[in-house]
Order: sequence, then C-alpha cells, then structure tokens
Amino acid sequence: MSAGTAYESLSVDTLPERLKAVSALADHVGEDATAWQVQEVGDGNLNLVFIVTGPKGKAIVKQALPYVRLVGDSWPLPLYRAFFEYHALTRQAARDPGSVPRVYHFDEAQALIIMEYLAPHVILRRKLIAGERVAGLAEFLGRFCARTAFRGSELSLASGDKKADVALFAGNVEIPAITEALVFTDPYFDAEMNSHTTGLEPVIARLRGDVALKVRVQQALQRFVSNTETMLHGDLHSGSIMSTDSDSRVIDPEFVQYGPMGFDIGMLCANFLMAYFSQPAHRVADLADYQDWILGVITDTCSVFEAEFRHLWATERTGILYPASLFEDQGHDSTPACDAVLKGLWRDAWAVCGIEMHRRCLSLAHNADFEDIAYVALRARLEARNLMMGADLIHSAESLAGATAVCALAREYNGKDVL
Ligand code: SR1
Ligand code: MG
Repeated sequence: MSAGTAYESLSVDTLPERLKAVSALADHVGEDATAWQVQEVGDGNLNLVFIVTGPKGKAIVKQALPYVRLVGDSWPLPLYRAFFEYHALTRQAARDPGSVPRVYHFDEAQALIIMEYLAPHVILRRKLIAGERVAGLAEFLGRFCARTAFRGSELSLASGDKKADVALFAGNVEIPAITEALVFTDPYFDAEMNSHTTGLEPVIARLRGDVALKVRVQQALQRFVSNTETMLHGDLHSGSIMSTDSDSRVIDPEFVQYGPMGFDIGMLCANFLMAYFSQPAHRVADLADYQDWILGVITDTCSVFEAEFRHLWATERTGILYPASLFEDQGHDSTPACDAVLKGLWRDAWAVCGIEMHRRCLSLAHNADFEDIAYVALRARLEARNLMMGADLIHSAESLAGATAVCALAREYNGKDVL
C-alpha cells in the first residue's frame, strides 16, 4: 500500500494482505503476513486502532476514519488528522524524548500511522477507575507539559521555525473545531448533541444562567483560537495517557494546534479532578487514601511543571522572547518576567480546567469515570460537585493560589451536597 493509493479503511481481515509489503511493519512483527493476528481495539471516539501480532512481535496500526466513529457517518471528519497527529508525535518526541510511542511508518493517503505497541501499558483512565497507582506519573506529566509548552514556543524556537510550524498546523481546522464547540460552547446552552445525568437540571440552570461565567469561558475560547503560544497536544485527558504501574506515555495528539501554554496542563488537571470526584462510586475501603493520592498527583504535576519550566527558562531561553540581552546581559534578573509568564499560563490553565470539568458532564463524549456509575442518583450527586467546582475555577482562575488551593477547593466540594 503506497501513498498514491486511494484511501480505504482497513479491517481485521484485510489488514495483513494490504500491509504485508510495508517493511516497517514486517520488521517489527515478522515477514509472514499469513501468521499475523489482528485485533481491532479502538475504544476512542474517532479512529480504528489495530494490534498486529506476528512471530517477531507486535505493532499498532492506527487509521483515521472519514467520520466521527462515536456518532457515525452523519458527521464527516477529514482524514488529514492523521497527518497532523504524525507531525505532532515527531515534535513531541523531539521536545520530550521517550514521552510518546515510536512511529515506524506514516501513510498519508491511507491516513494511517504504524507505531510502537506499548505493553503492558493500559489507558490511565481505566487505572484511575480501578484505584491503581502509577509511580512517577506526576514527574512524567509535569515534565511533558512543561517541555512541550516551552520548547514549542518562541521562548525556545527561532521565530521563522515557529511561524512555519504555526502555518503547518493551522491546516488542522475541523478537529480543533470540535473542541471549540464541544468543550467551550455546547455545555453552556441546550446544544443538539448534549446529554446529562438526570437530576443535574438545577445545577445546569445555574451554570447556563451565569452570564459572567459565559463571558469568562468565551474569553478562554478567544485565547484558545487566537493565541498560538505553543504546540498543544490538544486533548490531554486520562484516555490519552497509557501507563503501567511505573511508566507512562502520552498518545493520540490528533487535536494538535498551536494555542495557549496553559491549555494541556489545565485539561489534564480537570481529568484528575473528575477521577477524584467519581471515586466514592468506585471504592469504599481505601477511598480517602486513593483520593489523596489523586490530589497528590495534581499538586506534584503542577510543581514539577513549574520547576521544569523555570529550569528551561534559565537554560534554554534561546528564542526571541525575554532574551538574555534584555535581562541577564544587563545584570537584570529575569525571574519577575518568568513569574509573569507563569501567572498568565496558570490563569489559562485553571479556566480550561473548569471548562473541561463542565464539558465531560454536559456535552457530547462524557468520560467513563462518571459514565460507569450505574446508580444515577449517586452519579448526579458526584457530577454536581464537579460542575460547581468547575464554575468556581473559571470565576477565580486569575486569583487562585496554585494547585494546592485548587486541591483544597476539591476537598471542600467533595464534602458538599450541591444538589
Ligand atoms: C467527537 S470527538 C469527542 C471527543 O473525543 C476526543 O477524544 C476529544 O476529547 C473530543 O472532544
Ligand atoms: Mg483521542
């Protein structure tokens, strides 16, 4: 199968015949395609994901579908997202080596990426629901977010390289448009594809009636669409992270775009907060301990992020922004400048965090942390805490005293009956 061939989606049955000539795949799984076993394991909202097992080993074949898998062919979606995912993976691998799966092969016409099979990694969201801990998670995620944020910005990149990259990724239109609608807009009105847990109506009415909240969310959206500070993963939730008990990787950057430096870490923290709020439905015995562990992951991720960002500021500030010629070379400390950049970054992060907490309960594509709770009244009670805390974060994003304050707020809401 070559780049010139017209696109056709793969199936478990056709994959061996169609990909047997791709040496990058045969190198990893073995030459004899008749001996390959193929499983389709895609559980995301958009793509086909195959595990190919052969005599030599395993590989992942990920192929974009021309529509949203979650909804069906009534919602077409461009295949070009595989192109942007491939380019995002190469940049993430360069900016934080070892953080993403290795890419073996990319076929633009077939919208497919062949990449490293991660084992025994599983989707982090599943581990959080199961109450499992991951050693080194905060260190890994804090460094990933800081390195990709810093090294993808004009704090580090040459201006021409950054502009070329912004231009390249500006072609990814329809995928970020999903975020613009599903994340930033739909939760705040009665949009067609919305759904919510029965019982949440009074909380939803409060959120949708809060004009100041809607203004803040739209301000965050304005920054998301018009501020091209750095290359974002764009969809950094716990379903985009694969972990063992002591190793993690980030996957699935097809929502890549250039955007505000606080976006990824804000979305990530939201997903840990939703894991936190959902825990009373998933366990009894070690509930308090496990919830403490999740909050610890949030505070540690944020402090590793900040330490790594400051380290990169001191050692890799090679771009046009805040140059040493204006600060260190003049005998002037640049710490206040770094403080100011981080202040804006956290403001953006906490606003996005609150918005993500809203969208996963109100718009399309809810998360399993809450969705797996069969007892609807309990689910509503837990989601209500999450929704009201989200509103607090959006309102106070500018003045919050860091992740410790956010976690203190989470503890307050966790003990509150909001409904
Ligand atoms: C229609 S796509 C719905 C969601 O799935 C992806 O993982 C993104 O989070 C998107 O918002
Ligand atoms: Mg995804």
